[in-house]
Amino acid sequence: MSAPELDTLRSELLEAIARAPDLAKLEDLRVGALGKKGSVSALMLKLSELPPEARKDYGQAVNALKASVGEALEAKRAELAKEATAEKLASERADVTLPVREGPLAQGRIHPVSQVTDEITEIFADMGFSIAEGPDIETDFNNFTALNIPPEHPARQDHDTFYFEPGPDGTRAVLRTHTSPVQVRTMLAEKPPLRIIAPGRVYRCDSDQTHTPMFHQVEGLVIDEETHLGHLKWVLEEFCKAFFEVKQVKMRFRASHFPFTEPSMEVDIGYAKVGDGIRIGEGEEWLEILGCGMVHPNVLANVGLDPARYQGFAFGLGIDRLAMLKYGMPDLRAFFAGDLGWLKHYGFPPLAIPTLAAGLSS
Ligand code: 2NM
Repeated sequence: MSAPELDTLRSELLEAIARAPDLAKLEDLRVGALGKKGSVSALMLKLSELPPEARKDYGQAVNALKASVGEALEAKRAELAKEATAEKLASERADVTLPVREGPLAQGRIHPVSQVTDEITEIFADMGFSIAEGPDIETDFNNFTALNIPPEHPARQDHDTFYFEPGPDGTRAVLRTHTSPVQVRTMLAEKPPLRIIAPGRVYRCDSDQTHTPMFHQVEGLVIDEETHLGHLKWVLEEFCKAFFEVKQVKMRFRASHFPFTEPSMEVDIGYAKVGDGIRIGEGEEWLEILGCGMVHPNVLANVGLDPARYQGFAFGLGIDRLAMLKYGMPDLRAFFAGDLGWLKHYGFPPLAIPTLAAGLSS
């Protein structure tokens, strides 16, 4: 191949390299020119066909061609690699000033019943109460008999009980109508002094605007040798102030009757109507929020405690009603409808954990 022909090949190759659109095409060109069977490598093989005196010039010319093609390839490779990096960076650009995408923690909501249960347990835990739990399906003894409600007692009708089919021994299991059987279990299992609350689901066969067949209660129990009504009053006052997050609360203890306490009382708190809402703790209106009393000596005897040595108080309140009151939720039945729109509106962020230190609901 003559010198002009080498020049033509050089300009063809350099032009093709200059036009290479990407790294893959450039590699094809490299193989086609400098590879083992490439056009430039083939020229070197021709060396042996030349007369010895021509070999030196030819060899130098081919080497110069090889060098300039190699340089052009390397320069183009660097250029294309830089472009490719710039393109990748542009396509992967992230705006770090955008807000963090919301995950389940931001979207999920805690049901008001769960939140208010946590608020209530936090308050009593702070006063030194332990949390006790028991099964939803209870024995007739734990739910009724031990609580001074023997068979044929009229209070059994009041409770609208869900009964199971009788077992081999003739007794019927029940869906607990209150959480008091948890107190019974605790008194049977542990020695006083006792200071517990029992939050949980309870069941009554009753369903209308203000009653659902399943609802939630917290009951409390304190048993010791000198526990008296003054202690009960203090505990409930402290509870009401903490729960409604007010400095003072007006309370009224009305004589009432429960089979499991003597004396028994119902407790009202004072409130005032303000516009569409209410303000708890002051005002001329009364709202019943819980029942309480001194544990009946028969109950103590039924669980093996000596009524001459031990006495104590108990109380019970409805969580659902307290939640409606505190957070202004008008419709009880919406609590159990599984409506995501309702939960988005009335639910609580999962990290809004109630603590007394931080303010229960702040
Ligand atoms: C209430 C009202 C009054 C109560 C009594 C007991 C027990 F087990 F100690 F006898 N537990 N809970 C009680 C007393 C519950 O709810 C309105």
